[in-house]
Amino acid sequence: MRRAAPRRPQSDRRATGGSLYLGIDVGTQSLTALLVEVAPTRSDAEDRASRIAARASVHYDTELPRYGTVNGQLPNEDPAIGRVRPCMWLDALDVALQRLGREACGAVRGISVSGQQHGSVYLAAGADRTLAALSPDRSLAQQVEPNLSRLEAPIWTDSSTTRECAEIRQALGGAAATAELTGSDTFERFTGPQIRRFARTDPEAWALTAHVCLVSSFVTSVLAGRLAPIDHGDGAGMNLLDIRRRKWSEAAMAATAEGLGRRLPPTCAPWTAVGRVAPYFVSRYGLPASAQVVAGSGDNPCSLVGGGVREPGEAVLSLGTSDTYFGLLKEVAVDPEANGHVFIAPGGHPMSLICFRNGSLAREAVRDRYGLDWPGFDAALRATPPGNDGMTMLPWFEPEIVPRVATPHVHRLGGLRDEPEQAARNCRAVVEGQFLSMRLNSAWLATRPRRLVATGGGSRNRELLQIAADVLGCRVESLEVTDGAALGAALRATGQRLPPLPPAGESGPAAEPRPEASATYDAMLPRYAEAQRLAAG
Ligand code: XUL
Repeated sequence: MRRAAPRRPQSDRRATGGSLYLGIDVGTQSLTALLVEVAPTRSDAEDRASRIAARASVHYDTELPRYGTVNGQLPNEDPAIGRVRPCMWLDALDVALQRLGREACGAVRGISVSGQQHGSVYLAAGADRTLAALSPDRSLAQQVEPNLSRLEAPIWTDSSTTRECAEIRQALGGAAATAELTGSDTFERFTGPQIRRFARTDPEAWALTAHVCLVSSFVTSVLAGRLAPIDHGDGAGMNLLDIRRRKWSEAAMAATAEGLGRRLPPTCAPWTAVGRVAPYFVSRYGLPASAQVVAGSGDNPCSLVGGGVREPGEAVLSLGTSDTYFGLLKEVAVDPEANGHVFIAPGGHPMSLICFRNGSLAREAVRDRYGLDWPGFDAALRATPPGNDGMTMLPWFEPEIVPRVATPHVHRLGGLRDEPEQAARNCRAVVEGQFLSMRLNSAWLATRPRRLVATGGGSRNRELLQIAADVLGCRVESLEVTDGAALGAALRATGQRLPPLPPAGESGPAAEPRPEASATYDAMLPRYAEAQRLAAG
């Protein structure tokens, strides 16, 4: 996600006398803590109003430079490697809580974490004792780091596990069988293939590993001072959960790594209370000892709640570092092309998700290439017509997840060239290419959404939303609060299966599909599909 400028708290219907809940989003580029006030209700049937009371955000690259990240990960000459030192997230948590201040923290009733999905953290034996005895005199990072059996954690941008994906897929009977069992075919960033690679390439460190956590369950474990379970929502991004039975699959664990079963925590429903907040946070930041920690989940499931999506037929378009497109499903339905995923939403429904790695970073790459700023990029979109007179782009600046592209390569089509005179054309081409790809690769979701809620840094851009509405052929609303995942986490911290609705105040820009522009994109789609097929192979 783009770094958001500090914002003043926003509010809708004033929720006076309500309770405060804290959502912590451990994102790719920053950690955001959002304090949300939820009003009491007179009846169970009534929806509870909420408002944002405070926000603090920590940008890793610029505010924690000692961790050496660039765009939230450690630079590596191999573009397939995406890692960070997990204690960076703990330092960011300390800074964010410090910024929120004792007064705001003092009234918190519940806390929950949203984590970038798939990333994994490896803890040695004894980590549970460290977590149970965190001292307020030293930072979280100082105390937890000696308990890591692997200093650098793979995050979702890592695509180094193609071999492991093939091995697990084969052991489980092929792509379709793997997707039927776990909700997704094997994907490089998914935790199971990552664990397998770790166990193969560093067997000694694997032998020292006693506990495998996800980003969400790791930070939740620290907040609760005990090893936390993995919720069904984030657990579904591992190629290890039996998506229908909602239990770790013996077959998937056996296909992944020797001794994995004893290293995984139990799974849990997303609304499970894990315990009270650890004394460290009470003493250091003034959180009440009674504050309950609710199981963490993935950023995408949390964004559903933050986007107020409760019904099948509504979907979220998250325009962040990656662009993700996800919505609720009535029942588990697997992508026959095996590009999409089925996860579990915070309310327990299955949810679909498609992740495009080349999201805002691709838009930024084009913007920077032609020396533009965001207003200049928007002006370029306004200056060019829908369909770009046939000029388009397969925008694979980084290895792509959907469709699978291992080696980055940007394809310019229809006469588009990488030249300053065509700067505006390139801006339109990257955005149109992204949404055409989204439309093409989401065709397996039988229902076209009635309503799309856009979140993430890109959702503030009106031109971008208009192109999304025209290409996808449905109304796109943006949520004024761009921290959809943190907001979802805060609302989930109430511990309710159906969390309160997000603030309904001023919504951001919205776009209706324009029939003429939509017809242009309908006509472009087959050509785009063919280009993608040829280029992605
Ligand atoms: C989803 C995915 C990303 C991360 C980071 O499958 O890999 O969206 O959750 O946001």
